[in-house]
Amino acid sequence: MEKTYLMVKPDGVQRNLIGEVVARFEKKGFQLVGAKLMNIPRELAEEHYGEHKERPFFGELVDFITSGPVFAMVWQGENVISTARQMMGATNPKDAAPGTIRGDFGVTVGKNVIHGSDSPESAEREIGLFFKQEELAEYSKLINEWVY
Ligand code: DAT
Ligand code: MG
Repeated sequence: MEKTYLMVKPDGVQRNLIGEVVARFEKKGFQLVGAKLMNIPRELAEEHYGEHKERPFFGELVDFITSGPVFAMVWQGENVISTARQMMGATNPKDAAPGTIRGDFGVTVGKNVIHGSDSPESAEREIGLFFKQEELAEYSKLINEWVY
């Protein structure tokens, strides 16, 4: 089953949005297989956002993501990578549709509440950066019979 890496960013943690975000993915029908509250070491943040290292906002982005704890998660489900991106909304909350996480809770692009992997390759890479294999719980849920 497909897996993705999702993370409530430091603004979302400070604004008490962990439960709200988790609830949305649970209610959708996706399955949580790993989660932890953590401070991201600067080196890990730079690696995670490596694709943006030449962008003018890179320093600010790394400062922000290391400014407080994040809630790191792995979620599983059919098409979870692209569906989670849709549930997150556009990168800039000013363009994110109401009903999406960024549309409902964000205002500026710098503090947009949530990160989500954007492709199967990035999901695999990011899950590997943040979680050890033994931190992921492989389990079946009876409710999946009513989702699939
Ligand atoms: P996403 O988080 O939707 O995958 P991204 O990978 O393009 O977006 O950028 C990573 C993060 O960097 C994004 O969530 C917020 C920040 N960011 C993106 N574009 C920015 C910009 N023009 N100015 C400041 N921060 C930006
Ligand atoms: Mg991205």
